[in-house]
Amino acid sequence: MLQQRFRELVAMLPSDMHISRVPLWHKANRYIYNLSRTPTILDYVEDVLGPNFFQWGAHCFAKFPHDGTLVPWHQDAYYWPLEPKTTVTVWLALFDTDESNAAMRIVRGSHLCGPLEHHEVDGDHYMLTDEVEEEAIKQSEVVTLDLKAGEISLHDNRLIHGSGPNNSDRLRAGQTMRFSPTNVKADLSVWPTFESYLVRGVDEYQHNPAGKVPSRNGHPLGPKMQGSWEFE
Ligand SMILES: O=C(O)CCC(=O)C(=O)O
Repeated sequence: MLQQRFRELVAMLPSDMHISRVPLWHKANRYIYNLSRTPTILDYVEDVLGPNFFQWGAHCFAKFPHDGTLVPWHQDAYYWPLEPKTTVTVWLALFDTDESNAAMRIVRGSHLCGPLEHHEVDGDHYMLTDEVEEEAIKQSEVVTLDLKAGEISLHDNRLIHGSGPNNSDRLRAGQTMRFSPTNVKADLSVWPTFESYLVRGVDEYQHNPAGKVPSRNGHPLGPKMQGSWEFE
């Protein structure tokens, strides 16, 4: 089911658009919106963030066999104009994922390092634009997150993570869902179209505009969404 749905999302996009470049699916696609409300997943998120939190992101990171794409080592928080920096990402494996098909790798303990310098990377195969300096990657602390289809990992927005190219014949894809506690505020001067979707509890702060729940299974590239996703 997860895999069938993934293929449907891919088929919906223009053929020259890699799905890894298309964030914010929860805003346009009811299936992804509902998937992000799976109670078991939210229970894990609540354990980390507390009772009141919203979703603001959903991005699928896919690597087709031998497509050469990679995700540079980075801290998510570097990319997002959100304060405080307390976003948690759920990464749901849509296919079995391990070292041979370019599973995500993390640097254990790096979420405690604080904000790190990033530099720009150059090349179409990079799925993100900036990378942390090489010295920040303690090789002895690198862990590969092997997951079976349907399993999840959670990562803090300061954790250094990334993934290499998929040199296997097996597809690899993870659906992410990004959640923040309700005290997190987006800087709308930097990201004017940011929207929050309350998932659990109450939004006692009302810091961010609320998004509209999608009524159909569309994709985020329609005219209304354009320009709204440069930060995810
Ligand atoms: O799937 C990957 O390799 C990277 C995912 C990622 O960067 C993220 O979830 O923030």
